Amino acid sequence: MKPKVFLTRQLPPEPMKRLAEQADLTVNPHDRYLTKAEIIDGIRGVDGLLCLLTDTIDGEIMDANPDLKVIANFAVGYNNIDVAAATQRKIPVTNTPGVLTDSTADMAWALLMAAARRVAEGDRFVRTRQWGGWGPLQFMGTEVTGATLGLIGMGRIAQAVAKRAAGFNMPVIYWNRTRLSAADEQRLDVQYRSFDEVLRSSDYVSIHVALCDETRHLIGRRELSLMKPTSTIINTARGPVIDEKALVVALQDGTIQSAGLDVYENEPQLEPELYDMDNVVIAPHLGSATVATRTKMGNMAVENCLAVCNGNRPPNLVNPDIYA
Ligand code: 8YV
Repeated sequence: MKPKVFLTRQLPPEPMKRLAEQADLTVNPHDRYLTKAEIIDGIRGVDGLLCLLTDTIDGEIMDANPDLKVIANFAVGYNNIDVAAATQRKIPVTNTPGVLTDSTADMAWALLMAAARRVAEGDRFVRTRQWGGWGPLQFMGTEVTGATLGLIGMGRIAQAVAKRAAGFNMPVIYWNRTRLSAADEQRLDVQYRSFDEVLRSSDYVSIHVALCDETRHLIGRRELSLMKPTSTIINTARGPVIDEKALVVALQDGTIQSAGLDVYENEPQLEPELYDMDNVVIAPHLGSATVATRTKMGNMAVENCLAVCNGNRPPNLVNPDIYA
């Protein structure tokens, strides 16, 4: 008998096909997020739940199906799942680490370059037929080559961002809860600084921490005020790491120069001012959005989900305590 799986949103074709072949599958029929009530309805009687970052999975949802065997997230982050509640109920939670590292690092660079060189602003200018010809003072941006890149967090994605900085001759400084080994610092050519010092000394600050209680609003008014008035902040991590209201003020009053954002405090809503600010590049949470990456993420999530449903330990377990 095939395991029963509930999937909260269509996946790319390859993982979708695998899942449909190997599971008795029910898929959210809508092209939108499900409500909590719909998720509760969906998981009744299934073995596995394959869900997305946009699905908040709490203890109440888990209790709707006492036989739920696994919660497989289609994301590396899992701040949408109450992992403690899952562990308490002995439900394995899985994620998709590693496969989206490069695409997310690329996106951080896309935002950095776009903000520095005013690419989106220029695009709007040309499209709206305002361009009257080349001008020596037109859309002057900020130099990228040789500027200092500051990384907040130093996990897989930050390290991939750091490697790319070599091509731009950029010194890279970082802060992380735990410092890298001297060998890793040398290999990546990065230098450790205090949190405040990274903010003070960088021309570009890129955020790469997971969202948890300690990192919510890690960057607020005080932190933004430490940054250079010519600096740019990039966020491809999680929106709530930056106090978005404080960011709007800092961008309006010249505390910092610009921002490149892929994530927001209350997605898909943004602080209203952001929509109209020319010194902000805004993307709709695209970090992992390449065909190759989303296919790998889907395959990994399917593998994790089916492994548990078929009685095996999943390759990417977030809460190993449950097997202790
Ligand atoms: C996805 C992400 O775009 O994996 C993550 O944690 O933020 C991104 O890869 C999205 O979360 C897909 O569910």
